[in-house]
Amino acid sequence: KETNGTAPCGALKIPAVANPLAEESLDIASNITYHARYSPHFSPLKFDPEQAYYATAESVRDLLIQRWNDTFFHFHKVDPKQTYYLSMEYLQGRALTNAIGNLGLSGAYADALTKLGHELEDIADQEKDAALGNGGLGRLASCFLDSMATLNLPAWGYGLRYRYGLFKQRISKDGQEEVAEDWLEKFSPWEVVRHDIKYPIRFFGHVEVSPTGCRKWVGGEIIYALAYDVPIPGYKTKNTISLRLWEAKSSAEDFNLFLFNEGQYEAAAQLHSKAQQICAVLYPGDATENGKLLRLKQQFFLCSASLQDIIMRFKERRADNLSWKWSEFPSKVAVQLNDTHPTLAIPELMRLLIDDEGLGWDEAWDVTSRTVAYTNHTVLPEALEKWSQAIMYKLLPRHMEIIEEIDKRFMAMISSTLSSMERKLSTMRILDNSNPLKPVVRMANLCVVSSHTVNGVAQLHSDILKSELFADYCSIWPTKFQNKTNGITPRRWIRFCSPELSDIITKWLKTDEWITNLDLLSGLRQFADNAELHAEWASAKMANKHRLAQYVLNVTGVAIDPNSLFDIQVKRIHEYKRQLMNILGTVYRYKKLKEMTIEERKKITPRTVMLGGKAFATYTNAKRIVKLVNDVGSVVNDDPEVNNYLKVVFIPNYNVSVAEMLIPGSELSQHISTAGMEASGTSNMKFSLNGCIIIGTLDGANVEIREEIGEDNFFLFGAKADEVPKLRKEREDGLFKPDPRFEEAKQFIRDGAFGSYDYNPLLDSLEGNCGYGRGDYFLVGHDFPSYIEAQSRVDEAYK
Ligand code: T68
Repeated sequence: KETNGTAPCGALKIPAVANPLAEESLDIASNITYHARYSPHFSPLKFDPEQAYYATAESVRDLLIQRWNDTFFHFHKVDPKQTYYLSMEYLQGRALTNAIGNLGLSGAYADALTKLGHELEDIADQEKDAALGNGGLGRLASCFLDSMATLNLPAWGYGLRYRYGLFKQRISKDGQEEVAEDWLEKFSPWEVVRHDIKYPIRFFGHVEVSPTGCRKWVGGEIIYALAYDVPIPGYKTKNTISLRLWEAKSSAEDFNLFLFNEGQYEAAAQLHSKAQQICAVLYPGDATENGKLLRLKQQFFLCSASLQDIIMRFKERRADNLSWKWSEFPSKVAVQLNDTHPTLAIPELMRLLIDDEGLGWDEAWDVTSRTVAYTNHTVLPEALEKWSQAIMYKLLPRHMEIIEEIDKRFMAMISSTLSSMERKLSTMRILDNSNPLKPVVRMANLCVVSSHTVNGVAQLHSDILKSELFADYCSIWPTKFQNKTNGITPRRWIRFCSPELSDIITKWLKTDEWITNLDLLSGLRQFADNAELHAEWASAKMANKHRLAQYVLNVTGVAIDPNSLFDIQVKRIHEYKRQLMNILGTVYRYKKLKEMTIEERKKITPRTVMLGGKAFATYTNAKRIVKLVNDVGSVVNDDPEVNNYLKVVFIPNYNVSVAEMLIPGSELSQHISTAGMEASGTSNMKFSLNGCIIIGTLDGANVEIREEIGEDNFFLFGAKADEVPKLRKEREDGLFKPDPRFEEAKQFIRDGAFGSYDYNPLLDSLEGNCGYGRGDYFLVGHDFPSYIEAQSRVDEAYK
C-alpha cells in the first residue's frame, strides 16, 4: 500500500500558469459560467438545466484533472505495486453528485448554482447513468474503484467503452421492452480521450515458426484500442485514479478510397464497421455463432489492450534503470480478473512475454501466475464460461496453442506428482474434449490453474467453491482459495443518497469518520432506546419515503401511501432470485384480503410492494415474471376494496440512479434466493445501511449481514444451503407435498384473476419432476410456507 500524498510532483512538460482554480480563491459560479460560454456545446442563448449540467460537470472536471495529474505523477515517481482491475463491466451510474461530494464541495456547488438560477438536484438529474454493466458484478467493480481511490491505493480500472450500455427497460401491456440507451448521445463530460494511448489488437491470422523455433502470431486483421479515461476521485483525499475504457478504431489506411470511389461504400469501410461492432453493445446476444465471436473479440480486446498498457507503464517507470528484470513484474503489477470474462489476459500475458519479450516458458509462467488473481461470482452452471475450441483457434490461434500447453503441463504435473488425482482430470482439465464434435475451453479452470489466488465473494459462497465447484483443486492448492466478502461504497450508498440520515448518524456519533469506517456505526447501539434519536430517524425515513412516493407517482402514475410499509425487491430478474415467490406471496396476501370482512381488514398492516429489475432480453421466464408483477399491480391497485391495504408497483428501468432513490425510502427489502445460489448480493448491504429490515434466506452475504445487524432485524425463512440437494432429490422421488397456500396462489393466477395472459408455462416451471429449469429447481414450493409466515412476523413487528 502506497499512500498518495497531497504534494504534486508534476514533471509536467507544459509551462506553469497561474491557476484560476486555486482552492483559496475558487469561484465556482464564475467557473461554471466560463464553461457555459467558452466550452459551448449548445447555442449561446440558453442556460437551461441541460446546459447548466454540462457547464457544471466541466467545472468539476477541471478540479479533478489537477488531482488526477498529481496522482499520476506521484505514483510514477514512487513506483508502488499497482492494482489493475480488469472488468468487462462497470455500472458507474451518475458522476456529478458523487464527484462534488467526494471533493467536499456539494454545498459550494449548490450555492453557486442557486446564484445562477438553478437547483443542484435538478441539474444532477440531467445526467444519464453510465450503465456499462449488467448488475451486481458491474456495480461491485464501480464500488471498488471508489473505495480504492478513497483508500489512497495505486489502482486502475480497465474496461470497454460500450457505445450502448445496458438497455433501457420500457413496460408496455406486453411486459418488458428493451430500448437502446444512448448514454453518449450528446457526450460524456467525464471522459478524456488520450490520443497518445493506442495499441494494435490482432484478430484471426496464423502462427508462424521461425527457423530457430520461435513462434509468432501474424496476419489476420488489426484493430486499434484507443484509451478514454474517466477520473475516479477518492473521498476526502486528492487521490484520483483512472478508469481506462478502450474504444475500438480502425486506421485511416484501412478505409479503401478506391472502392469508395467505385461506389462500393460498404466494402470500402469494412474494417471501420468491424471496429465499430466491437464496442457497440454491452453483452451482445451470444445465441448465434456471430454473437459468440463478437463477445470473444470484446474479451480479447479488453485483455490485450490493458496488458500492453500495463507493460508499457511498467517499462516507462524503469526507463532510467537498465538492469530491471521481468521477475520484478509481479511485485509491481497485480491483475485482478473480475470473473472469467477477462481470462484471456492469462494467455495474452504469456504470449507477450514469450513471443514479444523473449522469455522462456517457465519464466513467463512464473511471472504470469504470480501476477494474476481470479474472483468467482457464480456457481450457476450456465454462467460458467466455456468457449468453443474451434472459435478460439480461428480468432486467437496463438492463444489456443498456449492454452493447450498450460493444459498439457497441468496434466503432466498431476500425473507425475499426484497420480491419485488422475481420475479427476476429466473435470479438472482446462480443455474439455468429452464431446468430440464440440470441444471447449473451460475458462474457470484456466483461471484457477493460472492464478495465485482465487476468491469467492461471501463466506458461504467461498466455502461452496472450496467444498464443491473447486474442491479438487482445493485439495491440491488449499491456500490458493480465499474469501473476500463484497462491499459497497458508503459514500454513494448513504452519504450522498440519504444526506438526512447521514447527518443524524454524524450528529449522534459526533464524528463523520463512519463514512470511511462503517465499524463505527456500532457506536449507535448505546442510543438504541433513545426516543430523540428514534424521532429524528423516523422523520428522515419519512422524508425519504415521501420523495420515493413522488418518484413512483411520476414514473408509474400509481399513488402510494407513505404511511404504508415500503417493501422492496430490486435486482436482475432471475428464477434463482425468486421474484416469483415474492409475487406469489403478494397474490396470496391479496386473495386473503379479498376474503376478509371490512373489520378484519382494518387490522391489517398496509403495504406497498415494489419490485424492479431487468430481464435478459432472451430469458423468457424472467420476462413473464415482469409481466406478471405488472398485471397483478393493475388489478390490485384498481381494486377499491383492498387498495388501501395493498399496492403493487413495478418500478421500471431499475438502474443505479433509481436505486439511489429507492433504497433510502425502504423499510423492508427482500433477498430471498434459494440458499447456495446467490454468490453474495450487494443491495442487501445498501438496504441494511439505510436502516431497512431484511426478509431473506441464509444465502450469500445475507449470512454475514444477519450476524452484524442481529436476528431481530432479519426475518429468516427457507431451506439452508446444505439441505438443498436432499430437497431436490425428494422432489424427484415424488415425496414433496405442496402447501395448500402455495397451490391456492398459483391456482388464483391460473384462473385468470390477473387477466387473460397465459401464465401456465411460468407456473408449470414450479411443478413436476425436478431438473434444471423445471420441477421447481429453485424450491419456491418448499420455501413458500415459511416465507408467508416470515411475512406475517414482519406485519406484526411493523405495528
Ligand atoms: C453477481 N453476478 C452475483 N453477474 O450474482 C451476485 N455478467 O451474487 C454478486 O453479489 C455480484 O455478482 C458481485 O459479486 C453478476 O452480476 C453478471 O452480471 C454477469 C454474469 C455473466 C456475464 C455477464
